[in-house]
Amino acid sequence: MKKKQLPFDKELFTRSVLYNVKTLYRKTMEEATPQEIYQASAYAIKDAIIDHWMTTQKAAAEQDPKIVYYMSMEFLMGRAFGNNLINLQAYKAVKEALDELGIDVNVVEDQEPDPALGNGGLGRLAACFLDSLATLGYMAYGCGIRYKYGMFKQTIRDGYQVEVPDAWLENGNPFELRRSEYAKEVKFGGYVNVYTDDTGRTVFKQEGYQVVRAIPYDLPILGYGNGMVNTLRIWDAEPIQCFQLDSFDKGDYQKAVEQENLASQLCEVLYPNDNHIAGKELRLKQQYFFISASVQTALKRYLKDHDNIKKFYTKAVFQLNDTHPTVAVAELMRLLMDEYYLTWDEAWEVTVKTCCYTNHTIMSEALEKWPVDLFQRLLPRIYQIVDEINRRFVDQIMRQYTNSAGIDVQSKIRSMAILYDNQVKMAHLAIVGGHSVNGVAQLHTEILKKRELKDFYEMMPEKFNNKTNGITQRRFLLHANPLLADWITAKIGDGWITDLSQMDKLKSYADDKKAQDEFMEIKHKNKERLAKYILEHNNIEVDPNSIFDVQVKRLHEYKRQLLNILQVMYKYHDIKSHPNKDFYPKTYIFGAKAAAGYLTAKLTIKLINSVADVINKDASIGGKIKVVFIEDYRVSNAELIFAAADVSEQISTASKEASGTGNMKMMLNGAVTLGTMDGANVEIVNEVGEDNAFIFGLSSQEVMDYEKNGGYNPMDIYNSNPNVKAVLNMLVDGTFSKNKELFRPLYNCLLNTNNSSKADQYFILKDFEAYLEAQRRISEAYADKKRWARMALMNTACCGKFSSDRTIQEYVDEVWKLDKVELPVK
Ligand code: 26Q
Repeated sequence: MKKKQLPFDKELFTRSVLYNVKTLYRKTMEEATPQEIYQASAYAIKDAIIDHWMTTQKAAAEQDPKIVYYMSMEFLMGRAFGNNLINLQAYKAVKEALDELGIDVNVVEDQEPDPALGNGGLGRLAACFLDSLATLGYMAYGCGIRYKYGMFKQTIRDGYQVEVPDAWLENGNPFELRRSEYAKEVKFGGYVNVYTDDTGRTVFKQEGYQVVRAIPYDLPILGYGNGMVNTLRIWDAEPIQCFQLDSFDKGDYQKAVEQENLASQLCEVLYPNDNHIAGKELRLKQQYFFISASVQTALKRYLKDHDNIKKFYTKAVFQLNDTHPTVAVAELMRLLMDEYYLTWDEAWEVTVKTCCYTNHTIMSEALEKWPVDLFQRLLPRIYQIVDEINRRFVDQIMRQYTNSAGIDVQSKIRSMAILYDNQVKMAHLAIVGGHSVNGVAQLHTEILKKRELKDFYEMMPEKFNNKTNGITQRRFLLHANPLLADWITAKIGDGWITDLSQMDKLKSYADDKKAQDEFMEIKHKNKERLAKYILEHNNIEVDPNSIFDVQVKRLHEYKRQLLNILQVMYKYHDIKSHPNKDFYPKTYIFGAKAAAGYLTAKLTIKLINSVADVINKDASIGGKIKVVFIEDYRVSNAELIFAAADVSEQISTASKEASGTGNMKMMLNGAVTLGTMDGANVEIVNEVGEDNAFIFGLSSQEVMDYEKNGGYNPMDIYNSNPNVKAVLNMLVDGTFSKNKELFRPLYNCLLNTNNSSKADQYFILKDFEAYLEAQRRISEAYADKKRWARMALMNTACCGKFSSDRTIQEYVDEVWKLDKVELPVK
């Protein structure tokens, strides 16, 4: 049966491009620059999208489905052009049309800046979720901030990371629509005036505040092949025009200037921290800014065609992407009470039934807390509400636990109160103010229930649930790896594009010699493609016949890039001391940005680059190993890297990585996991089987047990294991730097002789030997071509669970209860 394709008029597209080049730039195609051709083509695509967008809005207006508002400080969308074409099912048509005009579609795609309104996993997950929501036909709004500068661009100078601002909007964004008619006002500071009005109602009026105007920009989010177009609404801030230059009132003048400054700073830049809190006042302002505007919009939209605000939750659900948007709980309470006159109890019922919270980390330095005085000064009315939520919740704890045998009420209050030690604890607010709390992988959710949030779980077990993360196969296979995508479609049909569980049909090819050869041939071509990129960007020649061993992700101590590079140093040492030993050539590929103020992370980047320099230039090792650090790792080059990976390094200290999603993207593309039993690795191994992954190291339970007992002493390992000793000495003996002291801080992190409880907090030395052993097993397995091909193929075949379509369907069925939108079939 021939499947329905979305209609796409190729001739119209071509005419539209020519017309756009003419009217936008007064040029012919021959005269236009690649950037101009990109803009002209993007506007032509947008034309096609707009019709679908309007149809979707009309269908939604008629069907009145429940809507999910995915609230997130980050949406790491990656480039839109190619992805929109994929989801319009028009990629091949546009490629042909451009070909006929003498233009390479890849060159056009490369003109688009990579919108990087996110740090890493959490932001990219939000982007995958929007893709899946539209593809599955659910009405959703992404709500976020239109940062003028997204994640910084990383350049490497002399081996060090240098951050360069990312002016992604410089040439405008052809896909966005400015919707000034939906602007909202957001108020900061001042004080709350409480009085009784004529009707006897108590009124809480914020006065003496600063106000900014929030302007929404809408980006279309296309479903795959179904004509659904949802909206990512990101907010920009503008000053409210009240500036009278001839004002003689100094107070007014001062205030007007401050308001302008506030507006200009609010959306200036994304905080480049990942799994670490920067307790900056501006960050809290950003949070309240986009949340207030988004919640106001959601209520307005509901009241357009409904009159009972008490039933708001039947048509809307707010998913809070970590604690960053949690002020939504109090803002919804405020609007329901102060603007729509609900009582506390009525407003509370609506709020709890509307809000849901996803936890993405158990790292203590990432738990969001705000000083009470800052919070109160910035958001006086919101603070009153949080204070009352806390008072009632503490009351509830006391009612429930006073007089219960063996329970210390004070310790319950200490561990669960929202306000404690002069801090506002955002996770506690999110748990109390919503009806669902979820972790992002089975192991992570279990750790939340048994340890981090144990008291909450005991008090309200019904709120807790797991939603193992997923990724969109449309971007990370169909777009990123066209050769493999076509091959899979030829073998099992194209059903996998919207139903990844169908990948298991590939299992029947796992032992088929011809299929294995074809699969590995495609991997080889993708390795050549990456090798070309590396030659162009790093000026390093790498051999596509070597094992491509890849670790790409944010740089963080718990992710243990240091373990990886220490192992490379060991290997180098080993090859030099045993030049005749048989060794399978490997290319170690790293990519990682470090938060700008994270010194240990930045020094690790310098170490990787220094090791790379020495090894790549050492002719005596005959090119057996190469080390490449890919500059400015981001969504666009990630697509090339995943497609080319043989080995997927997922080596976090067990219990620390909530889920990981890069692990899934590599599995999808036929890479074999080398990892610890952490995050979603556990589920990956469960799906693919232990024989098709390389697992090593401490278990999460072992790590947590050590932590409970004050850590372990790495000195014991240093003294008893000559491999460890040799490698650590290379850090401080000048092998990789003229300045022998340069890497001393890393050495000290591992061995800290003054304070052994602070030494090697991430168990790098403890896991070192097991890691070396796993690397050895990999070389052995890879040398057996047939065995490796089977393993790689099995990874692709077993990745069905890890589609974000599955994750979203679980959220819909178990938490959000959304209705599907029916679109007119063309
Ligand atoms: C908070 C306050 C101030 C400044 C920055 C932040 C901040 C920003 C981003 C805190 C944390 C983050 C990002 C966290 C993150 O990306 N977590 C990852 O989420 C993924 C999706 O669930 C998981 O797969 C990863 O395991 C988890 O580390």
